[in-house]
Amino acid sequence: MSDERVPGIDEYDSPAGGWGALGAVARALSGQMALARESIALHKVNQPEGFDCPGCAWPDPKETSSFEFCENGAKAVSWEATAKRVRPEFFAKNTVTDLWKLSDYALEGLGRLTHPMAYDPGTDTFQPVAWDEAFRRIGEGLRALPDPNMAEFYTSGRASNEAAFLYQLFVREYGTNNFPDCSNMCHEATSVGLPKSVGSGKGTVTLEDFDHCDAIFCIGHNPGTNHPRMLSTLREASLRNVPIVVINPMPERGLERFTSPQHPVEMLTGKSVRIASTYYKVKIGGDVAVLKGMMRYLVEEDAIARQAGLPPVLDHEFIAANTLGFDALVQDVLNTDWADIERCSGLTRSEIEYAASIYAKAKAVIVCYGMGITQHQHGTENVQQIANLLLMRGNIGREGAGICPLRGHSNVQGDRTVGITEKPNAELNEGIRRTYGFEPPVAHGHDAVASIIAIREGRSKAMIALGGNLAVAMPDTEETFMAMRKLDLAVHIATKLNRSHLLLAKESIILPCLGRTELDVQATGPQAVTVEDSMSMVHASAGTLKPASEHLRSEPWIVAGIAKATLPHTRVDWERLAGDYNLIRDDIEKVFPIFYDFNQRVNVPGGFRLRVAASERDWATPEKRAHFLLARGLDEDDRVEEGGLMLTTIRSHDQYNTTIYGLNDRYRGVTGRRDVVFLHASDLAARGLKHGDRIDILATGRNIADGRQRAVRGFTAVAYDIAEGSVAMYYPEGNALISLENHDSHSGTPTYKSVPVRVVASTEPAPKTRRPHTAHAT
Ligand SMILES: Nc1nc2c(c(=O)[nH]1)N[C@H]1C(S)=C(S)[C@@H](COP(=O)(O)OP(=O)(O)OC[C@H]3O[C@@H](n4cnc5c(=O)[nH]c(N)nc54)[C@H](O)[C@@H]3O)O[C@H]1N2
Ligand SMILES: Nc1nc2c(c(=O)[nH]1)N[C@H]1C(S)=C(S)[C@@H](COP(=O)(O)OP(=O)(O)OC[C@H]3O[C@@H](n4cnc5c(=O)[nH]c(N)nc54)[C@H](O)[C@@H]3O)O[C@H]1N2
Ligand SMILES: [Mo]
Repeated sequence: MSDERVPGIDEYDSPAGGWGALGAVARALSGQMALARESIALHKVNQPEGFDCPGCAWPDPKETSSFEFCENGAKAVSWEATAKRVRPEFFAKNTVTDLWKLSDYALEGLGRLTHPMAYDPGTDTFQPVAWDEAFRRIGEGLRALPDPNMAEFYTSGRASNEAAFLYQLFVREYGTNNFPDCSNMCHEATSVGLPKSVGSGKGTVTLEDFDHCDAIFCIGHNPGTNHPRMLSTLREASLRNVPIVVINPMPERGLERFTSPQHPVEMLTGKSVRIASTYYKVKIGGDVAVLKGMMRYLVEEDAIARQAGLPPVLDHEFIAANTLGFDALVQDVLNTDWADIERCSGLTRSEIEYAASIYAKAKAVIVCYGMGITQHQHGTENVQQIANLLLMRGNIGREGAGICPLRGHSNVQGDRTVGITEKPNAELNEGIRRTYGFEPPVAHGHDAVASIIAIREGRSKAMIALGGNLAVAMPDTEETFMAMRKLDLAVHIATKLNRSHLLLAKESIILPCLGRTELDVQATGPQAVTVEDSMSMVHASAGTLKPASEHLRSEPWIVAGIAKATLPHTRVDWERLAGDYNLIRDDIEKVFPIFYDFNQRVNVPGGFRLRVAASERDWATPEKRAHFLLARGLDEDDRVEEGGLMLTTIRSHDQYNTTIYGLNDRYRGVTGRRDVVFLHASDLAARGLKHGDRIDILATGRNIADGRQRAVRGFTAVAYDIAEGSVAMYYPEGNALISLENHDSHSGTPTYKSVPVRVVASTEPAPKTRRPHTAHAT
């Protein structure tokens, strides 16, 4: 970093965790919570009798009796359990036009929603509406559509299994499979790519496997911020001398060193544990090149070893007995030139060979990955190359080995399991027929991108959202906002106000719901819901806090209310189900036999694991074999133009997706601002720019192919130790650069992590005061 001081930009020397994390929690709590609520809340997180942390989908250790400290978990809980409220009196005094001018940070910062609200065009304000009346209007709006396929039903991954199951049931009885969901923006490349490789679309490891592995690869994820409890697992592995190889364009502190707040000696002595044993700063989008390079090395070393009569490097027995397509893969990697691998990855041949040698030496290997792998034009192929690498040495379906996609939202995996999918399979449809006796729609519906395009083109006229902030999470901010304003009906089930709610339709309704932390009492008494974590563990979650307002209702109750008001001849007893969640679980079991004995099995602390066939080497592909699958080249249709750079969008330490908790990104040395772009010093110099300069980021290539110039202007350049040729900025500020049409062709995942751009000195005059956070001006 250069010597010149840029406001809000410093170096952060401390390890991840440690006192910095404790201090951040104290600040988060004092900002949000009434003391009584806070002290009750934090002790109930991830406890057998408490609620599941809404922060992330990393599993809990078996012995859940000790409270596992997690800075960002504490932020997520305190953000929901806040003492702040946004009441009808506030809405009456503030027009939507005025609310729109607030930043995303400020909007959610207003606090918890307290009443159902409906937009009144006469006053340009949201006004309170009775639950019955809200349901009546929604039912009327949905029934008025000439075709059920003109409505979109979004799900964000915080919804419980029970809420999501009722929701998909309602939508299917209504008659459509239009299920855009946050998974479409997240791990869809995993859900689409892995079943073709190994027959299962979920991770194959359990938490215990980490105790038995001999090497860990962390590719494209940032656990220090997004899965902080994973650092305890990585720390234990490091203390066992397990090599941890990181492949990431940015130096992420949580992957470098960690001081565990659980360990008083570490805290008091200021010692930290190193996490990565080897850290390779790959170029953005260079993962296929790295993986192919590693596989090439393994194939060549295997040939050498066999010729010399030494033990083989590859597990030929496993390959012969379990897989198809190996010879084609060998040809593909041998045909890939080292010069191309080095150019595309930004790493040297010897670096990649070293990584491969660590892989080859380890008996059992786990590969973990996140959005750095999935959110690309080649996201699905990236995932499949990881599977190839693991299959080569039989590293799937045995102790200490496997593939570990780090899921996003705390129940995004569970929502999929209980039927939130735009592509229902025959088993799901049959389950619905068998259980409810109606014919579900079988034609595939819209995913997230398709839903916005349908709305943009006027083919869809209603949007119901079970949580989330879809319009801000999606690419192409301007186009997406414009589309949402064309709707006839927009309904948001939410805990806090966000920008998506302010994109007005002819009829706009906000329905406030209980959060995970809150007590949910129905006809038969207090209820628990269930969630599924990244490792397919299903367990119960019961809120304990007094609800933020007496007018809040649970998500299952709200979905049942909408269903009753929409479907006059329904085959489902909505009231009974919403009154006793045990009955919803009985129905889940009827539709999905994998949930056998659901209520009994979830009643034990820690819950149970849903079977993942690939974990048992049961390959659920049509051929009953795992497949080695090929990726097209290295970066053929994913290049930057001459003089261009590749941009990725990332999460700061103080955000939860579109929820901005604060304006700091402590581990990256950023304080009080988000309007920054991280670049390598040599890339700045090559453009005549320097650290601290105001710059514009201009989309190029495929993101302007429709003739629209997409740009983000007036940001500040930060010289950073990022891979050369690579640029990073925060999400959602960067979303305006990506066109809706740009996504992985197999999975539809938007290319949030590979955006070809040009960076130039800003043409925008400097504002008098630095803007704290981009307010959307569209
Ligand atoms: N506190 C907190 N927790 C969260 C979330 C949150 O926003 N805040 N979000 C939740 C959700 S929905 C999700 S999906 C997960 C997200 O968890 P992550 O996947 O960890 O999220 P990201 O910040 O998007 O970025 C991932 C990492 O990918 C790297 N990267 C970027 N491009 C590339 C590339 O081309 N190749 C490689 N190898 N690496 C690359 C970035 O440098 C970054 O370190 O976290 C969940 N948990
Ligand atoms: N550029 C870029 N864009 C991205 C990504 C990226 O890496 N880069 N990541 C993508 C990913 S991985 C994801 S998952 C999506 C996230 O997309 P979403 O899941 O749609 O977004 P969130 O920001 O998690 O949603 C926040 C809102 O959820 C509501 N909420 C919170 N808790 C609850 C609850 O318990 N119940 C209900 N009903 N509502 C609740 C609140 O009103 C809050 O405002 O964004 C995607 N967008
Ligand atoms: Mo996600």
